[in-house]
Amino acid sequence: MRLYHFPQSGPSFRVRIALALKGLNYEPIRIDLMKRESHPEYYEVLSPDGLVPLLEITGDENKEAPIHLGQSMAIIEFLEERFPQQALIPQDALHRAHVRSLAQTIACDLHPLNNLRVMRYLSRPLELDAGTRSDWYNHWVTEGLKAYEKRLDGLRLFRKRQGLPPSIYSWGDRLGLADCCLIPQLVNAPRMGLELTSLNIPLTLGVFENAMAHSAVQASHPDRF
Ligand SMILES: N[C@@H](CCC(=O)N[C@@H](CS)C(=O)NCC(=O)O)C(=O)O
Repeated sequence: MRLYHFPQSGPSFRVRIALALKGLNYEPIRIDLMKRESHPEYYEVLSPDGLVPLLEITGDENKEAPIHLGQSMAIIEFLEERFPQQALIPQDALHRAHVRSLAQTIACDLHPLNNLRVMRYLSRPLELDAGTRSDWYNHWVTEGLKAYEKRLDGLRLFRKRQGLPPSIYSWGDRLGLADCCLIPQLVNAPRMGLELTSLNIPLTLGVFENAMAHSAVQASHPDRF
């Protein structure tokens, strides 16, 4: 498999974590989002929406032409179904829904508002200055992370009622789909000057600390690419 990605892109980081957790080898292909003109084939042929990440499935997976999958959440769900080892989503239907709901708090509600093309549009043509753009970014990250914290708190009580031990990560004692979404967002947040410790999100930051010690997260970190 090949992963077309950009190291600092949150959705790319999500997929790298999922691949690492499942112990899958892949060839990373760096697409520099700041130099689109350097990758004409990527933008004109491979990626219809011009976004990263994109997973290319070749070799044993597919004997004919390579297949390209876009959208990080679809890629991760594909990996989960094709390579069930080290499950990223729990078995129980209600637990699965809780994990997806955490993941979507980041992937659907937070990240799309702060994606590079949105930030660029705020700059031009909307001509918002750097301070206002940073306020925009930090506002939506704060809203998203506070919502995540409330969900984690609800899940803490839910687990207690169900007789389940407290979670080490977002759900239970295994890194999973929700963490794949949360961790990149937390790693990227300080880039715009957001001080995470000022947000009063202790459960979320506890998950972050535990996850950052995990080898799959360390191997997938933007600094490694
Ligand atoms: N929903 C997409 C979002 C992907 C996305 O927004 N990627 C950003 C990087 S974080 C991108 O490629 N941006 C290019 C641009 O904005 O020009 C996914 O989850 O894969």
